Amino acid sequence: MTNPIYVTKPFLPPKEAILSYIDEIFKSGRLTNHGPFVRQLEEKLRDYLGVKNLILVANGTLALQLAYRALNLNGHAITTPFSFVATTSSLVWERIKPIYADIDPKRLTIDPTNVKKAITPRTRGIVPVHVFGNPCDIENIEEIATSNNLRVIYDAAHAFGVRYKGRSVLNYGDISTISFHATKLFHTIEGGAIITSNTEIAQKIRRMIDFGITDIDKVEGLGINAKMNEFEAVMGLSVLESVNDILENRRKLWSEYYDLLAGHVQFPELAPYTDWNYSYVPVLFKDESQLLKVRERLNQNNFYPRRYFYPSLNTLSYVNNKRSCPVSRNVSGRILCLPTYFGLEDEVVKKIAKVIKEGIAK
Ligand code: T4K
Repeated sequence: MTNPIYVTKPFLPPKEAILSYIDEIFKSGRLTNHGPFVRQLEEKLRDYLGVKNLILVANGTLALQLAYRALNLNGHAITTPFSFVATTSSLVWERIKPIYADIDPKRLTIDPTNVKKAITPRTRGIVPVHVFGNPCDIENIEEIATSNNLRVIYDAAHAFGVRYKGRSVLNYGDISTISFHATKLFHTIEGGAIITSNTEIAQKIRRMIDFGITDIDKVEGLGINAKMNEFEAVMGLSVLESVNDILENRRKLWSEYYDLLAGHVQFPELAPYTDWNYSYVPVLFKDESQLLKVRERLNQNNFYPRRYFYPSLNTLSYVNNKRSCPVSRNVSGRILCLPTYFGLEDEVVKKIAKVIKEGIAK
């Protein structure tokens, strides 16, 4: 039997590239705490992405928690039920109550009409997700936020390299956060970043990620340890050198799947004015039983797609406010993300598509 094919596989840069950075780390002895490689990566990412302030942190979950803290978010926040668990758990962890607004059935992002309906006097912010890198309905969300004096924190964990109306989607909202986990197309093993065009907030976050320490004998305000280390940063610097090839490869793989599977499964609709990153290959089946049948068949052939994202977050055991979100519940039950990563062979994509079609026909 062939090797198992998982939903993703981290990109590993050429060993020599990373080893030359590691040599420098060994020479300097600087392992963490604002080392030169973290700074270098921040600068390069700011340029590459076209954003004003970018602060590297230890992971995408802490990035969200720090964003809420930096904006003094409390009370209730309206969020999407269709995302990875961290979007909700970060809110609950910070004692902010998630209030769910159901998603658009085609784009799978939060529906602004439902956001509007969910607003109460206790609402302080909106936490939408550019799920699979597909931009939310940004203009309508901004309009609702402005007229109701709400903060917007975009969970842009999947949105590396995505452009909306010609500029990085990370430029929207009060803050956007991103994940650089090993499973992401650009990664630093573990890691993430906080992006904001507000320099004052950026400075506050810089203090917060290092215990509130601002100078050798000075602590200014409450902080935590959320720093990225030098080894993670050099992984990022090495991956960044190949990121255009990685993006191009994702586009090619997505197109191959689309050509083979359109008409057999449903592909989510992309927001207009978007240059997408093709970071995931989500496909929707007719219903959950068809999905389970197809998945079983794929697993028998050593292919392991993932149910991103299941279950619908409004059904989590620790969530108090179990508003009904029929669209998210329905989508969560019948969506599967197909394997996609640098180095995945065309022949394997063809085989996966064939097994899916056979599973549907059965
Ligand atoms: N917001 C959103 C919308 C997110 O999607 C995420 C994370 C976050 C916030 C939080 O960001 P972080 O705090 O994680 O930075 C993965 C990732 O752990 C998670 O980062 C990601 N989203 C989520 C969508 O997916 P799992 O549970 O699917 O990971 P795992 O270990 O099952 O990996 C999937 C497959 O990848 C494995 O079957 C094999 C392969 N793999 C994985 C790793 C880690 C490898 O081949 N090598 C590896 O080192 O969560």
